[in-house]
This record gives sequence, structure tokens and C-alpha cells, in this order.
Amino acid sequence: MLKKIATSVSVLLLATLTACGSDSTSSKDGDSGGAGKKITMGFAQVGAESGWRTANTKSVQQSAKAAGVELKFSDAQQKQENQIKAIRSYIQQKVDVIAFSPVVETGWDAVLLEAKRARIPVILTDRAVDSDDDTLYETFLGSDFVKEGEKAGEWLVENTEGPVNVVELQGTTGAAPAIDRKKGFEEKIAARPDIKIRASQSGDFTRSGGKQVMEAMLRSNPDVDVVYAHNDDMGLGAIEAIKAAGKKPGKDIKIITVDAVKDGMQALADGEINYIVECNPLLGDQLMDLAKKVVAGEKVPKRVVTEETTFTPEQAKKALPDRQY
Ligand code: GZL
Repeated sequence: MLKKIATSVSVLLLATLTACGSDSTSSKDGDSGGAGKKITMGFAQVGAESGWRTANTKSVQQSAKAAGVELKFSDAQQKQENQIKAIRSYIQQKVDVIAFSPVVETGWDAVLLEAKRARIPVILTDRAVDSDDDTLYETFLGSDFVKEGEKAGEWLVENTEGPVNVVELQGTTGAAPAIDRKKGFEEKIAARPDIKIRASQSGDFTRSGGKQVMEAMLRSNPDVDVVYAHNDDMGLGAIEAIKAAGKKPGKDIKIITVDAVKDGMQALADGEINYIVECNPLLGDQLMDLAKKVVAGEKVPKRVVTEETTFTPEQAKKALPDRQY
């Protein structure tokens, strides 16, 4: 009899401990991210505005699957309020880690403070925030957008002579890539006072936005020589507008873009774009690796910058067959 009671007590004790153990993790809808345990990530994506974004989303989703990370994913349709709503829902669901690409640089401190108080680490991926408090996120994983702008400006300085009239198709107003690609480009072309930016306006990183803005710019700047588009999609929209105006893109009007997605690389190989600065969207594997480290409480660098290159038409022809996106 005593043996039976002892056994049932130890079973009860074990069950209680296990229950307690699962309580501490079930509230986080998964385990607490101990070594080798499945973690849950809430990912608040910007939207689906460009080929780059589509490739980035695919990379995050595929890498989560491969890494055994349970992914909760939301598409904010390029609206900050939707990203904030998604982050709040992830906090309520007690995910182990939150990752997101802030559509614009400012307006995040309040919701990131809520995540910090809920003890949920946040990883910034792709775009950065402009905040005085860098304890609100564990790390930033993405490109150096100022360097991307500098590469575009360097190419223009080295590959043109005499007066050059530039029109600039900016990315989303207030977004880190738009602010920094403009900054880097302007810093480099300052070496050539005869290179002038005659017009600069946001096309919101979309093909339709690039086309509409370029149509207006062509009407008010008939003597434009160069288009600097902050991404391929707006550059491809500009090509449509330039052709509709009876001009040859890549010849009458040179085009420089950023990203190097397949459609942009094809236009580059065809001579309709003259130079592309790469911006790597394949951040998924690095993101999952950082997430596991952060959840396990390991120290990670505050900033992880991705490797990127540039492409001429000849290089695009060689790279296209193997291009993943
Ligand atoms: C850059 C990324 C930008 C791309 C655009 O890292 O945030 O947003 O350059 C995308 O194509 O829309």
C-alpha cells in the first residue's frame, strides 16, 4: 500500500513539475527558447510593394521552416498602423521573439517599449528605426543604404562628363532606404557641381508609382539625362514612361537603380537600365540564427550588415541564369 501511495505521489509531483514547466512556456505558445527547443517568431512585414519585398518574404518564410521556427506572419500593406497592430498582437500571443522591417524610421518607441516590458526581444530586419533608445531592439540585420546611394553616385560621377540633369525617384517617404540612398548619392555627386538633381519625388517603391512620377517629371524636365531610382520597380515604371514619351531608356535617358531583382537585371542586360546597385533581400537564414541566439539569451552584434555588390549590363547577363529572385 505504502509503495502505491509513494508511486502515485511521485507521479503527481512529476506531473505538477511538468505542468509548471509547460505553464512557463505554454503562456508563450511554445517553449521558452531553451537550446534546441522550437521558438515562435512574430514577423511584421512591410507589405508586398516590390520584387525585393516578395523575395524577402519568401526568404523569411523558407528559412523559418528550415530552422524549425514557428512563424506568425503579417503583411502591413505599407501602413505603419498595421505593423504596430501586428506587433501588439504578437505581444498578446506571447511569442518568443518579434522581428519586423519598419516601414518608416520614426513612431516605434511606444510599441517597442510594450514589447520590452513583456520581455519579448525585438530584431529589426531590412529597415532601421530612428530612436534614441537602442535598448528597444536587440539587433539590426540589413543593408548599408548610405553605401548603396554612394555606389550609385560614384558610377554617375565616373561615367558621365559635363552638365548632367538628374531626376530622382525616391522610395517611401520617411523610410530608412529612401533617406539614406538619397544621402549617399548626394554626398558622392557633390564632387561634380555640373551634376544637378532637377527633381526628386517619392514613387513609394512601386512600379506604378515610378511610372506616374516619371510621367510628370518628363513633362516638367524635358531635358533630363539620368534617372536615379531608389529601387528597380520604380526604375521599371520609369522605363514605361520614357518609352511612352518616345525616348530610349538606357540611351536617351540613362537609368541607375537599386535592388538587382530579376526584372531589373533583365532590363539591365537589355540595356534599358545602365547600372544596378544590389540590395540583398535573402535575410531569412541570418534572421533565424540571430533569433535563436537572442531567445537563448546570447549576446549578438547590435548591427549585422549584409554583403552586396553592383552590376553592369555585362555582369547582369552572366548573373541572370543563376539569379534566385
Ligand atoms: C531595402 C528595402 C526596399 C527595397 C525596395 O532594404 O527596404 O524596400 O529597396 C523595397 O524594393 O520595397
